[in-house]
Formats: sequence, structure tokens, C-alpha cells
Amino acid sequence: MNIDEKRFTASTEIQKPVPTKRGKSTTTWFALYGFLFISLALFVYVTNVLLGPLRLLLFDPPLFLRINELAIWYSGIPLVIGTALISWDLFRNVTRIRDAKFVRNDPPANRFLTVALTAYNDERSIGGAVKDFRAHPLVKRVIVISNNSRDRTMEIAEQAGAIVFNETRQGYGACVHRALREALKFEDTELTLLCEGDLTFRAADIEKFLAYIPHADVVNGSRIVEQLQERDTQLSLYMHYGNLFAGKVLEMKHLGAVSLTDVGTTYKLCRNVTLRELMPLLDPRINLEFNAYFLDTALSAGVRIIECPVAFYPRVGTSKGGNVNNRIATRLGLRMLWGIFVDWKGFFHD
Ligand SMILES: Nc1nc2c(ncn2[C@@H]2O[C@H](COP(=O)(O)OP(=O)(O)O)[C@@H](O)[C@H]2O)c(=O)[nH]1
Ligand SMILES: [Mg+2]
Repeated sequence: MNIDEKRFTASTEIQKPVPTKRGKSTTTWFALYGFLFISLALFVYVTNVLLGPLRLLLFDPPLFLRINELAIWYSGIPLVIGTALISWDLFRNVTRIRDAKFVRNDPPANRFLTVALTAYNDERSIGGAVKDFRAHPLVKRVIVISNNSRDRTMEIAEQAGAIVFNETRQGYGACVHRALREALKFEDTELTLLCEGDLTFRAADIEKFLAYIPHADVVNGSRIVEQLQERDTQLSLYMHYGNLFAGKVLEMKHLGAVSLTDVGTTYKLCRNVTLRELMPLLDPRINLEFNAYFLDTALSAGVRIIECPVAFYPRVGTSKGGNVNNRIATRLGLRMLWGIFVDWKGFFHD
């Protein structure tokens, strides 16, 4: 058998899933904190270099020069500590990471979907969103979870053909939690597609999700690809890089288990078998940072997550989430980082 034949045989073999070591935490805390140290070092270094010209403008006061020099010099310490911590985790986990590598090829037997849309005073978009998803041939049903909407969201969703629920506990986390719970009750589908009813994401991406699902338990949408972004979306440059940074932080926490470029996308396809195991671990009180919390919790439980680039469109209707302005986005980002670095429980209330 020549090399090409071997390669062909290997890639078409039915792959046996390698058991993940569930129960034993594979969280790479050293790498995670190493990343924090390196980020801190770079921040101090760059800020102080940039302060240089300001110092000269102020006629070079000696105390300013001293602080400036010391800060630049000593930023090397967190840089070295951070590098050492990451190296340590890489060294410690190199065998585990290598042994865990495999391409899963496990297409779901039933490719039909239950689509669950979140909605909060989204009367301008919900009708269009429901119709868009219902028109897809693989969509069995669309359910809409309104979160105490005071406008005509529920009525319009119903007219468009959705099964509508109202979640009385206010908050994005409570809304998503309810959406997943309701979707799991339908036994004729094995897959749940979670999305928002604000027309930022479209049903045309269902094929992309289905192409990735054989490789994972959860396919998480990513808005990182420039060519898949419409003009004037909510994803400003700030949000784009903020999400990328948070994604890489989460990647460091679960070294070797995942690649992430976006932590803020609701749009995701989940296998119901996985969701059933995951639901008891998810606290609906976690609010707008719920997506990052979902990913972190799932990864800690050994769930296999793969990213899939999705198209992103401008929001129809007014924004109420983390996209209202950069101040709110920054607060949300910091809460996410706190959740990843420390714990998610500290932030039950908005
Ligand atoms: N902000 C907010 N969103 C909610 C709430 N309940 C449900 N949602 C829905 O959750 C999604 C929030 O998404 P996000 O993209 O962060 O904010 P958006 O800019 O308002 O779409 C939207 O689909 C909302 O309609 C809530 O209490 N607060
Ligand atoms: Mg939205």
C-alpha cells in the first residue's frame, strides 16, 4: 500500500470516539494566568513607551523619567512569569493534548432541526426571523422565547408560524436557558439550533452548521470572518477584537481542547444528547455573558466544541444587549473575563 492509499483508508475508516476524561478537570490554569501576565506586561510596556513623547513635551521631569524607565524595565518580570506559566502547562499537558487529537466523523442520524429564537421587545424583526427559519426544508419547527416583551413580539411570532413561550424571569441567560429547555422537549429532532430573533443571523447558514456537526457536540457560530460581515453591523472594530481576545483567553483555559475566535454569538447548533447533560450545569441567572459561560461550562464538562464562521447582518430594531455602546460592551467584557479567570457566580445580578 502506498502512502496515498494509506491516507485514504485512514480517513475513510469509521472513527471511534476517543473517550474524554469526564469528571477530571483538564483546565489549564497556569496557561490561563500566564496569558494574563503577558497581557499585563505588554500593556504596561506599550503604555509607558507611548508616554515617552508626553514626557518630552513636559520638558522631561526627572521623576516622570524615573517612573517611565522603571515601568518599562520591570514589565519584563510579568512577561517572563507569564511565559514560564504557559510553558509549564504546555509541557505538563503535551501528552494529553497529543493523545486527545482525533477527527470525529459522526453525522447525526436525524438532520432535522428545532430552532429556538430569543426575543425581547423585538416586534420589528421577529416575524422576518421566524419566516426565514421556517422556510428552510430541514427546520421542523421554530420556537420563540419572549422575555416579558411589552410590544407585539409574541403576537407577530405566532402569526409567522412559531410556537411561542414567555419567560417571566428577566435576562438573556434566563431566556436562552428556557429556549434550550423547551427545544429539548421535542423528541422528533436530535439537534437544536439556538439563535436570536433580531435578524442578525440567517437561516442560510444552517448548511454550514450541518457540515461541521459530525465533528463535534456543539457548533458555535463565529463572526470573525470579514467577508461574512454586512456593512454597519453591531460588530465594531472594538467588539471584533474584544471577542477575539476573550476567545483566546478561553482557549488558554482549555489548552488543546478548542479553537475560539468569538465568544459572543448566540447562533449555535447543539446535539440534544449533549444539551441534556449540560443543562443541569448551567445557571440561568448568568445574564448577558451567558454565551461565554456556556462555552466555558461545556468545555469543562469535556464537550467537544467546534467553531463555524457565520454571516452577520445589521440588527433590525433597537439593541438591548451588550452592543448598545462601548461602555456597556466593556463592562460585559470585564464580567466575562472575571467569569473565565475567577468564577461565574459572582455576577448573578446586573
Ligand atoms: N438585553 C436583553 N436581551 C434579552 C433579554 N431577554 C431576551 N433577550 C434577547 O437576547 C438577545 C440579546 O442579544 P444581544 O445581541 O446581546 O443584544 P441585542 O443587541 O439586543 O440583540 C436578543 O435576541 C434579545 O431579544 C433581556 O432581558 N435583556
Ligand atoms: Mg442581537
